Amino acid sequence: MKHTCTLIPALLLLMAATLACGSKSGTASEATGNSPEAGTQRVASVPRFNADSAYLYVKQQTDFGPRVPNSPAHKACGDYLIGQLRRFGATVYTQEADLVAYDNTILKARNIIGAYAPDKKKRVLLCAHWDSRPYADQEKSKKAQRQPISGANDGASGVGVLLEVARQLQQQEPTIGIDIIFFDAEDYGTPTFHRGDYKPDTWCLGSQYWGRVPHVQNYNARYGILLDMVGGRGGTFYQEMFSKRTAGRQVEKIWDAAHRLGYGAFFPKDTGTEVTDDHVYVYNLRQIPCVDIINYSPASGSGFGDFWHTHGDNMDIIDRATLQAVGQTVLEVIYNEK
Ligand code: AHN
Ligand code: ZN
Repeated sequence: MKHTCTLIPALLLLMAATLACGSKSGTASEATGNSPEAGTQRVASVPRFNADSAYLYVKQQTDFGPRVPNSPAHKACGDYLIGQLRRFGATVYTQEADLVAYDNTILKARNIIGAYAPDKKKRVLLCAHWDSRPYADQEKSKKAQRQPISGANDGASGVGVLLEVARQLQQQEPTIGIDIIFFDAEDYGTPTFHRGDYKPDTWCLGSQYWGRVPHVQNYNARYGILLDMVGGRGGTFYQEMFSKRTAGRQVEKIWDAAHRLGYGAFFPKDTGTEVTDDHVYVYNLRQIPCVDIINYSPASGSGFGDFWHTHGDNMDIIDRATLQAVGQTVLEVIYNEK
């Protein structure tokens, strides 16, 4: 009598343990977490980022040619991005604006926003710029400087990672709401060869516009993550100084997540330089702390890497391993938000 009472639960436990072992896969991020055992803490299940998909989305953008505002390639790529976000189940908003460039060119700009669970109050903002630079002003040759760049890393990489995040968001809903913003006209800032009057704030025109006129009134989010140049071979993401000062807790959280996943070599816990980028305007204009995950290569002249604002910024320097490190880290952070 006594023995049968303890034997049955023991057998059930053994069966449960065997089943759990059978379904377990190699990485921590693949644990399903759908049926927590009684008395154990439920751990968020984090989907596995697919770097092949992200790579394809980077390539598809560059295949349009340089995405310079006012060009047909820019229009076509914008339509593609809207189509992809819709395909991945987002509620899509677009903002069209005439923005004035450093040389007074009117840029027909378009910010593209994909919202997930738009009615949720708790939200995180993910962003990247989708335009590419009209100049390669870090080239030595004067002629080459005037030609637009492919911008595989500077522009397309961040967007490619976020499109793969969007695809994952459709398959598994996190606890919080997510907004993915593709900012336009980030990279039309004053070129090194310009000899006219100085004009302030010529970079990040799309995020400056959004900061003043958000896509929904009184838009707010807990924090933001900006991805910039996140696909380069051998890329390294130091803790950018403006992010550290204005979003220090989120910097710690993101870098801890990267190290936990084994991506410590991509995410040194050392300080990088301070960068003027879209996150500055997200913070200054909307008071949303925003972390810039941006390539910093200390050995390069500019600090951004030797490809930066040159024709070397093309698909040849894109590495799935870098996309994977950044994409999986972003998923780890957002799927652990409660
Ligand atoms: C400046 O060069 C002032 N800021 C860097 C922001 C940037 C340009 N990110 C990509 N391209
Ligand atoms: Zn740039």
